[in-house]
Amino acid sequence: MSLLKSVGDFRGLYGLGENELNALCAELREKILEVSLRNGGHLSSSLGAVELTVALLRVFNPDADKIIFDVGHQCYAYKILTKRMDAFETLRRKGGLAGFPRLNDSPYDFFTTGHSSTSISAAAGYAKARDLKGEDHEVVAVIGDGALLNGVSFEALNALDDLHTKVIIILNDNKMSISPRVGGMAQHLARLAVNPAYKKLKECIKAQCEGSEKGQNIKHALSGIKLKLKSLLLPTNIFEEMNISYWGPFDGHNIAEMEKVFRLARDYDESLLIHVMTKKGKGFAQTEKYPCFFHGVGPGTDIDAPEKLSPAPPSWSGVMADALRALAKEDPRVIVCTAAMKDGTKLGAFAKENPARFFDTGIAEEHTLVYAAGLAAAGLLPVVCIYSTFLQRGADQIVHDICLPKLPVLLGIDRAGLVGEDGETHQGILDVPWLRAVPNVTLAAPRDAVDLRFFLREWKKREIPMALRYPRGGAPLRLLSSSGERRPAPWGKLELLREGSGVCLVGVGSTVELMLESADEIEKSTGRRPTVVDLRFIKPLDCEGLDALLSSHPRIVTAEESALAGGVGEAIAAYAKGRGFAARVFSAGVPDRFIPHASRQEQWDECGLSPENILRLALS
Ligand SMILES: Cc1ncc(C[n+]2csc(CCOP(=O)(O)OP(=O)(O)O)c2C)c(N)n1
Repeated sequence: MSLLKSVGDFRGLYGLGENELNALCAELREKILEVSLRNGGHLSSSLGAVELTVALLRVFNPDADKIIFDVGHQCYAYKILTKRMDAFETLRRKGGLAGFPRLNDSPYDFFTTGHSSTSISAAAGYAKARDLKGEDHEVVAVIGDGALLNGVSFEALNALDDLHTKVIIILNDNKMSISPRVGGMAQHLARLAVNPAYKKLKECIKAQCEGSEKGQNIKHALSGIKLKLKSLLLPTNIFEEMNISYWGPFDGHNIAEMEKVFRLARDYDESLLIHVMTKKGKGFAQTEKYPCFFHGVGPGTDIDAPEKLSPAPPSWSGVMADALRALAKEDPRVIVCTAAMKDGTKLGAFAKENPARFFDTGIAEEHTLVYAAGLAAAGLLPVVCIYSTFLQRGADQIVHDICLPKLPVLLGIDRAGLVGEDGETHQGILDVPWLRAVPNVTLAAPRDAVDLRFFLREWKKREIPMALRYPRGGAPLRLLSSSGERRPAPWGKLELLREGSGVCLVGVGSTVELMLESADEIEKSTGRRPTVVDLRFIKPLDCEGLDALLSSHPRIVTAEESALAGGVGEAIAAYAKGRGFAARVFSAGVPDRFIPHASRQEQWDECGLSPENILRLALS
């Protein structure tokens, strides 16, 4: 039997010696690698946090203590060791274990995560609740250096002093976000990690670990040490300045060292931050060499994939990035920004070609959007490429800073729609409903590269607030190749793709292809040819085009890769009703619930985005 099996769960960790712990970590890594490559998953971050997790679980007791992982993409060892070893095989599969912690999945998941930088606030909430309820347990937030740089984290750090509670923050510093981390705070962390004065402080803390002092005694001993060190030129430390004790930096792959420090922290009676250094992708030559590539991989990834990358079909992100490179060549005012998603949005080549016109702001969606608004107010033409799900963080900035003053910012809304295995936290299905309600914004969805390029060029000419939404995955080859030479339809207009009668199928963006396929099915099974339309503009609607369709078709079927509530179907139904048309509108799209992890195709089927369902809606 493997050591991992015989250990079982976190309770089995207590009796293990150093060699056994090292062997166990190797087994954990093998399991994480095997399942992540097979099912897809967040590999590099989880590999880097194996020893940290083991040390945490040997010191803190998750039956009482609360451990909150920020983002939650580094928690695979934790899932395995908190009674989910067998379920781990089903990671990210439909009906299987979720990739991120989820409150209702397990009594050991203390917070639902996926979006970054929430752990310190959540831990503060848990800690205050503990104090108010008179309970006695520890609350630990485990946060990466990328997630720490976000404003939400700083709001939480700022609040801790006033809360007079105790949170243990473990800063898991691998010097990386998804790509290398950026910014002044990153420099500060780097300086702390190498400063000899802090190395000295670290040695003092370690020495203190050998003693038996508890609580306040430790605090007094440490402040004495710090005072002495201050005279030795202890550099400014942002955490200390905010009254959060800083301990570190420690080796995040040395279980014994971390355990001692964690035990000391448990006996300390105030909030503190423990800085541990880890290596992203630790344990395998390939994952250590390519931590960005292995940050998040799809199902069926080969460990040697980065070296033999096959030419994948062009992704929507790639099509957008190429179009932006062309646009930037035409006009020096074009600037591109991303909030820590340079790889996901395929902006590497743009950044290389235009280093002065490309900004990776780190995980800072709100800042990125207001920064873009500032650039636009100063006469430039900024494009923000951002995943739909993370755009939620910037709702107010879009309303208040971009659309109200009508600034010419273009939002490239990537991963708009169902995203597959990342599941509930990452679905990009809410941008349409809330953007529809924001005045001044033009919202469009290209069905192919021709329209995408057309929309971009027109935006540049018109200088308006605009959002383009495009989904995860490959741009449809059929539409791309057949449309290489076509002339785009006019600005603001829907496009008639197939003229028929009786039923009109309305697609938008990614669902246009579905509507063409469904029309074939309908024609095959009924002999009647439905009309097919690409809506193109979600806001403002093409009223003239809709009048023509509504007056000539008794039945309209819409399909959208977006929430039905507040979506395109609702917009057209309301328009038809308001104008007194008798046509009935039937809609397929994402129902009013969070859609869990599964493949994107399974999620499409679950939401009725299938030819069978369109046929049913067209004929029922
Ligand atoms: C609000 C938000 N923006 C972007 C992301 C995408 N994202 C997931 S992990 C990650 C990097 C996190 O870096 P860090 O906290 O240092 O953890 P590491 O991956 O290095 O372990 C990013 C940008 C996210 N999850 N949430």
